[in-house]
Amino acid sequence: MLKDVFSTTIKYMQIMDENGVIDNNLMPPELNDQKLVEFYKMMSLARSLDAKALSLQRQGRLATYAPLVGEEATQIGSAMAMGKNDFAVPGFRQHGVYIVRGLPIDQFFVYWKGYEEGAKIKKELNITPVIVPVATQMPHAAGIAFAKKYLKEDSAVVVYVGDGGTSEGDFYEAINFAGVFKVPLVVIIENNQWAISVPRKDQTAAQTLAQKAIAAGIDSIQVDGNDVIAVYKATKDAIESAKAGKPYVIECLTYRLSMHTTSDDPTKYRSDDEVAQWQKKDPILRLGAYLKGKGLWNDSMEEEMKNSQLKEIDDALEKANQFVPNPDSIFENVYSFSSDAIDEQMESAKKENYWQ
Ligand SMILES: Cc1ncc(C[n+]2csc(CCOP(=O)(O)OP(=O)(O)O)c2C)c(N)n1
Ligand SMILES: [Mg+2]
Repeated sequence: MLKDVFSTTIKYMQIMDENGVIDNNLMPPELNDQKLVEFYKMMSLARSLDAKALSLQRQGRLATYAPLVGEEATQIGSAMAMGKNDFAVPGFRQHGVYIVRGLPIDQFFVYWKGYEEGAKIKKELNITPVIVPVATQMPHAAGIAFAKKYLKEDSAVVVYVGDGGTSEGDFYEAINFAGVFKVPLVVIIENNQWAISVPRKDQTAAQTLAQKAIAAGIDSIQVDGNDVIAVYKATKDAIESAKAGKPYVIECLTYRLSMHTTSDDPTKYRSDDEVAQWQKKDPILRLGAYLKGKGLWNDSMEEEMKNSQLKEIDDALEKANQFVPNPDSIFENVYSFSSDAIDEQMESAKKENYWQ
């Protein structure tokens, strides 16, 4: 005997196409004009902050930095779909998620200047600090989601991972755990087509990254990650599903328009033509064209917004520049409680005038 025992399909969702035309059947009813303008402003803020950070790093005033430019819709759309009680677990490129969750911009600068205090995030923001080891945030997120379920909290965990990160064991272990224990976990795969110099096609022979969820027995979808509306809707639906015991994976198709980090030169391994093709799908220009077409946005509003956002960023930088770090914080922020080993290390570092 030979019979099919399993088959499935993966859906792709786009609500606003490259020309700013909306599929009204899929448009979430709560997304009124005001909300769309808010999305636009947030994406613009994320991009301006990113540009500032890059320029500061080039002046030697910030440490190594991973730019987000091009990925604003994936980050802002998903973060705006989360409630206050939901919990975000980003990697190292999701600066847009931090600002939506309410991380003060001066704290963003303190972190990227290399100070540990930048990683001490107010508990009520429900977000973990930057996590650089690829995909190690995945099991943490699954564990946090388990805790949410155990404590019967009305909260889902939204974790971010790159296309490269989906090749890590941690990715599979986390989604497998989520499927078995039915924890409220939403995985956003921020597929920006590159993992440093490794292109998406060399990452896996699988046709989509979304289909990786199938082996874990959990639902998934692929969305246009440069369509902020589709990302918002997919995340909103996934959070609802996850809270009802069905975790979810969303693959967002986007593009890393800039370098991997400030220590990388992408011109060594990819063509200008490829970048130019994706520039045409710019998520901010797309929503901007739609808003302008509807008379909700114009050039003078754009200028006013830019000026006020640049001032907000400059003020935050000024504050961050006044910040005086306390070296003890590298010991204090390792666990929520101290341990003898950590106390001993701090004492010995102090004795040796480590801080001088
Ligand atoms: C466990 C681990 N291996 C390798 C690295 C070095 N590294 C940093 S980012 C990166 C690629 C990540 O690509 P992807 O997951 O697609 O995320 P993206 O950088 O595109 O946002 C690598 C290999 C690391 N930080 N951690
Ligand atoms: Mg990537």
